[in-house]
Amino acid sequence: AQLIKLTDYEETPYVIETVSLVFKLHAEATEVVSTLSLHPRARTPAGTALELDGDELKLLSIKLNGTPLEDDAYDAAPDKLVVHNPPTEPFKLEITTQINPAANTRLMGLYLSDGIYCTQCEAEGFRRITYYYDRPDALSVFTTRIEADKASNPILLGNGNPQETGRIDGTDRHFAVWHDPHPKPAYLFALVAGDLTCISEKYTTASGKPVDLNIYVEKGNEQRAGWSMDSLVRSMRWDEKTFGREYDLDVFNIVAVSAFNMGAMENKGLNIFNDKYILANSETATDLDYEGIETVVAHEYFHNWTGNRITCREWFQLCLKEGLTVFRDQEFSSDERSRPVKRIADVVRLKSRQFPEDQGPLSHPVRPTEYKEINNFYTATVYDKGAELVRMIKTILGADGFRKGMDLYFERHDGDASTIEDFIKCFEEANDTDLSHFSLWYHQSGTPHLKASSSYDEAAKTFTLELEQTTPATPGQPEKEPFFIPVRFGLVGPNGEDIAYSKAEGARVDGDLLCLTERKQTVVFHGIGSKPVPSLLREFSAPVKLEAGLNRHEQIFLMRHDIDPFNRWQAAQTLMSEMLIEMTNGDIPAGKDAFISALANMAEDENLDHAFRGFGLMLPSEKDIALEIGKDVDTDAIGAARDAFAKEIGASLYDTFERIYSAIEVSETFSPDAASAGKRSLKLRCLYYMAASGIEGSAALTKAHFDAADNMTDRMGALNLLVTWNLEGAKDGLQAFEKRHQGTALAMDKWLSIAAGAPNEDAVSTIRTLTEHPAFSWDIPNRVYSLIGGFLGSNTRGFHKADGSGYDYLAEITLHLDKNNPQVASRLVKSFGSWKNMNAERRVKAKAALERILNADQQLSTDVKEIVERCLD
Ligand code: HT7
Ligand code: ZN
Repeated sequence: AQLIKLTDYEETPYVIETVSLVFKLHAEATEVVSTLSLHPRARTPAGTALELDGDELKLLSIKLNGTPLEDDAYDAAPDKLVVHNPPTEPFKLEITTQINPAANTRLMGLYLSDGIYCTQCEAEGFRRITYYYDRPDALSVFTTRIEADKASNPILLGNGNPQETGRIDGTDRHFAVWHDPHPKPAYLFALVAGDLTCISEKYTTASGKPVDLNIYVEKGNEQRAGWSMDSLVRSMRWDEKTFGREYDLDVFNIVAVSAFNMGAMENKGLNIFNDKYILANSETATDLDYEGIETVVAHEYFHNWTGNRITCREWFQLCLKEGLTVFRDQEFSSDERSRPVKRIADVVRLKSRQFPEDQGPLSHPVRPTEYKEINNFYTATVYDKGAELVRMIKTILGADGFRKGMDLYFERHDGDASTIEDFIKCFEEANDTDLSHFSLWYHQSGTPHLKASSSYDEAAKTFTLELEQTTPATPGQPEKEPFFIPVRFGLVGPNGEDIAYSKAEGARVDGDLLCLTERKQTVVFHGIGSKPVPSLLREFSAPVKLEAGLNRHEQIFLMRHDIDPFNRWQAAQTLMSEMLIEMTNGDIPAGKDAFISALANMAEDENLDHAFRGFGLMLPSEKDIALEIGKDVDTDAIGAARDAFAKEIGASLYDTFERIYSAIEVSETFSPDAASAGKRSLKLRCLYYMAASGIEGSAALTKAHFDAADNMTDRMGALNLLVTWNLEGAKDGLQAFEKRHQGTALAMDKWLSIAAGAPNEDAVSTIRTLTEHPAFSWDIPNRVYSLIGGFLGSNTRGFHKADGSGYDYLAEITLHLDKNNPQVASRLVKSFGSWKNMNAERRVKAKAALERILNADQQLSTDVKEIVERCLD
C-alpha cells in the first residue's frame, strides 16, 4: 500500500461546485446517479486529467454535458475514474454506478444494518458509493434524491433540509429529496432508509430559530431514546452558552443502527449512531452507558461547528476536529456533572489508552505526517491527547484568552478546510502571544517524563524545585526536544493549606501556573515560612508521567489534604501503583498500613462526593501496572499481587466498607443523574473489596446485591464481582442474567464481556465456546468488541498467558475478521501494541503470532498489515 505524506498535499485541479445524487435503492443492486458541476481552477493547465476516487465500484455509464463519453475519453477501474482532457470551461459530469449494500460487510459506504440502509463515509467511504474527490478539502453543495420501496422503507433521510417527497407513479416506490445548503466534504454525506420510528422535540435556538429534533430507532425501541434526546437538547443549549454556537438547519436527525464500526458519525444534519450510544433504560443500560450516551450525543452535535462548518484540509489534520471536539464534550460533561470526577475519569482513560499507545510501537504524533491507512489513525493519541493539547492552550491563556481564540477561529475559518497551524494562529493573534514552542506537542510523539525533586532552606525561607523532562525515543523520532509544559501547582503547608510565595525565580511562574520550557529547570520560591509538600501537575495540567519525588509519608499527606481533588486521587493512585509493583516483585511494601488507613478515611469522608470516593478506592488495573513496570512483564505475577492487595484491603477495612455500603441510600426510582450514579458506584466499589476479602458472608452479600438489583448498573456490577472473584453464585448469576436479557443484544453484550474478562485457566477455550453462543455474531462490531475486546482489554492474564495461547488466538481471529471487516480486525490487532514490554517467554510467542499474520496465505487488508508491520518494526 501507498505511503501518504503530509508534504505531498496539493489542491484538487478541479472544483466540484454542486453534487446532485439519485439513489435507486435495492438491497443487492443499488443504482447511484451522480451529477457533478465542475470547473477547473485558474491555475490548472488545460488538458489536466480529472481523477476521481473509487473503491470496489462498477461504472454503468458516464456522460459529459449530457453526452455519453467515448470509450477512449476515460478509464474506469473499481478504484479510480480518469476523465482525459476535460473541458476548460465549467462542465457537468453524470456518473452512474452500481453497488451492493447487502454484500457490504466492511460497513463503509452504503450498507444494510438489520434491514436498514445506512451509510458511513468517514474517512473514505463515499468512494464506495460513487467516483468522487473523496477528500476533506473538496467542499460541495449536495442535493440527494432517495428512491425506495415504500412498504419496507417508509422513512427516507438525507443531509440538510427536506425538500420534497412523493410516490413514484406506477410502482410501490416513493422518493424524498434533501438539500444541504452548507458546502461539505463527502465524508459528511449520509443517507438512511428503512422502517424506523422516532421520538421528536421542538427546539428554539438562542436567536429564535425553530429546529425539529428527531431520533430514529427500530420500532419498539422508542422508549429507550429519551435520555439521548435530553442529552441532545442540553448539548445544543450548552454550545450556545459556552461557545456562542447555534444550530444552522431546520432539522437535526439522529438514527441508531446496530451494525456500526465506531461510536457515531457527525454527518451534517443526519448523525448516525451505533445503537449502544442511543438506547438506554434502567433495565439494559448502566450508569456508565448513560454517561457515554450523553458524551457521544454531545460530541457528535459539537462537530457541527468543530468538524463540519470548519473541517480538515486533509486527514493529517484529524486532531483539528477530533481533539477539539473531545475537549468540548469533556467540558460539557464537566459542567453537567462533577468537574473533578470528570477530570479523573478522563485522565484514567488517557492513561489506560493513550499512554500505552505512546510508549509502544504504535506511537505517533497528535498531528501525524504519514500513514498508509487513515482508519488506523482514529486513535487515543489523536482524540484524547489531542483534547489534552487544547486543554493546555486554555490553561496557558486562561479562560478569556481561550474564548477569544475560539471566537476568532470560528469567525475566520467558517466554511474552510483548515489546519492545526490555522487553529494555533487564532490563539496567538487573539492573545498577542507566541505559541510556537507549545506547538511541538502536535508534532513530537511520546509521553514526557517529568522528574521533580525539592529542598527547603529554613534560614533563607526558600523552597527550591528542580524539574527535569525527558521524552523517550519513539518510532521515527530518536531525538526529542524539550516540551513547553504547563504545571499547575501548590505548595502545601503543614496545616494542609497552600503557602503563598513572595517571589519565584528560574521559570515563568504566574500564580499557581509554572511553565517549563527547558530540559532542566530550577525554580526558587521565596518567602516560604515552613517546609511545604509540593503538589505538582494539579488537575493533570499536562499529559506527562510525573515522578513527584515524594516519600510515602508525603504522598499520604497529599492524599489527605491537597485542596486539588485530582491530586488527592493521584496520590492514592501513585501509592497503590508503587505498592503493587513492589508486591509483584515479591516485596512487602513499606507504609502499607498507613496507606490503607488513609484510604479508609478517604472512603468515609462525607465532604467528598460519592463518585470521587469510588474513584479514590479504585486499584490501578493489571494493564496499568504492566505499563508502569514497562519491561520484562510477567502478567501472572501482577495479577496475583493485585488480587492479594484487594483481598488484604478488603479484609482490613471490611467493617468500614460494610458501614459505607449500608449507609448509602439510593432513591427507589431509578435516575441516571450523576449523584445517584455516584452512590451506586461507591456502593459497588465497597462491595468489590468485601467480595475480594473472602470473609464469610461476602459472597452471599454480593449475590444478594445481584438478586435485589432493579437496574443494570447494580445487576452487572454484582455479577462482575461474582465472576471476577469466582464466588459461589457466579454460575447461577450468569444463567439468571442470560435468561432475563436474552433477546436484548446490548444487554447480552455485557454478559459476553463479563464472561470474557473472567480469570480462567483456559480463557481462550471459554472465548471459543462463547463465539458459538446465539448472542454472539462475528458480523456485528458491538458483539465482537464485547467478547473479543473484553478478553483483550480486561483479561490481561488470559491474553498474555505465557503459553502464547492468547496471542495465537488473536492472530487467528484477526485473519478471520480481516476478510470481512478490516477496520474491526485492525482495531483488535492493536492489542499486540504492548508485546515488547513482556518478558522473554511471552515476547517470543507474541512475535511468532504477529509473523504468522503477516505471512498468512491470504491477502491482508492495508489496515491490518500496517499495524502488524509497525508492531514488528
Ligand atoms: N468522526 C467519526 C469517526 C468515525 C469513523 C471513522 C472511521 C470509520 C468509521 C467511523 N465511524 C465514525 C466519529 C467521531 O469521532 O465523532
Ligand atoms: Zn469526533
